[in-house]
Parts: sequence; structure tokens; C-alpha cells
Amino acid sequence: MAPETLETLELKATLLAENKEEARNVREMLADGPLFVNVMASPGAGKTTLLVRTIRALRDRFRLGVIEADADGDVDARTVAAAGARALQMHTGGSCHTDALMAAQSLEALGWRDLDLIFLENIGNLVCPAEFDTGADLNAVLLSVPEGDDKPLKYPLMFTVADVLLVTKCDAAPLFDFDTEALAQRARALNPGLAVIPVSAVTGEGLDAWLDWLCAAVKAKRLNAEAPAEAASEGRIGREGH
Ligand SMILES: Nc1nc2c(ncn2[C@@H]2O[C@H](COP(=O)(O)OP(=O)(O)O)[C@@H](O)[C@H]2O)c(=O)[nH]1
Ligand SMILES: [Mg+2]
Repeated sequence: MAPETLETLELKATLLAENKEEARNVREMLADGPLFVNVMASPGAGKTTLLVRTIRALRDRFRLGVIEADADGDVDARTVAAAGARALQMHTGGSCHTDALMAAQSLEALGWRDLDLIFLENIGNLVCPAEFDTGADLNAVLLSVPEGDDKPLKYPLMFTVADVLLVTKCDAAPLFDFDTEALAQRARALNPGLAVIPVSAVTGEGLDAWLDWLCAAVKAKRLNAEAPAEAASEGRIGREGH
């Protein structure tokens, strides 16, 4: 009798390659459309709070949309809608991240065509969302002061795929042993040139710097859509992701 065989099928590489293809489709779809920003962080890092402050500051200037990805509930979608953004609650069906297909479906359901700036509040954790390119133009990663300045050493991919690192709850710094400079150095060792902006939704510190960064990104994407060659020479917006 032939010996029994046991084979292992590794699907991760295929899954990620398929996701990458779908992410490319999302970027192509939005090439002349709104800036799409993927917001990633741990649960409780302050994603929704920062989005509310951002929406209030920019709602008269831009048409804003937010996709809220959660395992369940619609509390954040209600919050951002009340702040003045068009909101869509997306349930990931238990998945710990948003992939590019979920992003594409959510963008359609939200109605992206008449918007200028769309945020995806991704599922809260520092691992899985970093693995899956959503097709966003930019990745904004939040790390709150109470989480500690060592996180780039533990979750390097998240800090590698970031385009901007927002150090949230910086008003709480006196209560914690947190070294912003050490955090920045650890993150930049993975991702040289990463923008690091300490912010506080309580005191308002750093919000102008964040809003300036965001408005410059909206402008750069528009330039890119209108005159790709010139935009490229000025610094192209958008990422080929992960
Ligand atoms: N002290 C302080 N608390 C904050 C700040 N931003 C958010 N929080 C609080 O942190 C908690 C979680 O915030 P939330 O925005 O829901 O986090 P999310 O789960 O990442 O969306 C809430 O109690 C917020 O009021 C901040 O800048 N400073
Ligand atoms: Mg939230």
C-alpha cells in the first residue's frame, strides 16, 4: 500500500498577491478622484476622535467621507456622521483587517465620486491591517502615548507602511514614561523620512500640522491628476503600498 502523504498548501503569498492586484484597481479607480487615507492604530488610540476634529476643521473646505470598519456595531459611523462627514459602517464579518476588495465595495457603497477626501478607519490592531494594502493613497498610523514608545520594535510592518505617524494623546505625556524622540528614531529606522506629528485632541496641539499635511496631500493628488509629469517632479502622491 502506498504510504499516506500529507501536503501543506501555503496561501498567504497568493492571498496577498491577489489583494495587491485589487489594491491597484482601487488606486486606478480613484486616480482622478478623492484622496483616500487609510487610518490604522490599536483600539482606543484615538482614531475616531482625531477624525471628528479633522472633519470639523475641514468640512467647509472639502466634501468628506468616512468608511468605518468594525467587527460589529455602528457607534463610530454615527459619531463621524454627526460631525459632518458622509459615513458608511462596514462590517468585516470577523476579519481583523480591511482588504482591498472590502475597500472597493465600501467606496462604492459610500459613493466616492462626489467626495474630495475619504478616510477609512481600519480595524483596530497593529498587525493585520499593515499586511493588507487597501488601495489607499496614504496610510496614517496613530500611536497613543499610553501604548508606549517601543511599538515600532514589536510591530515593525505597521511603521514601515506608514506615510505619517501621529502620536496621539500627547497631553498625557507627563503621566507616562514616553519618549517621542526615541519613538521617532525607531520608526525612522524602518521608514526613513516618515513624518511624525504629536497631536492632542484635548489641547489641540499638533492639529494644525496634521491638517496642513492632509491639505498638502489633497492638493498633490489633484496636481497629479491634472498634470502627472509635473506632479512627479514635485513629489508624487500615493503609494504602491505594502
Ligand atoms: N487624553 C486624551 N484622550 C483622548 C485623545 N484622543 C482620544 N482620547 C480618548 O481615548 C478614547 C478612545 O478614543 P477613540 O477616538 O474612540 O479611539 P479609537 O478606538 O482609536 O477610535 C476616548 O475616551 C477618547 O476620548 C487625546 O488626544 N487625549
Ligand atoms: Mg474608533
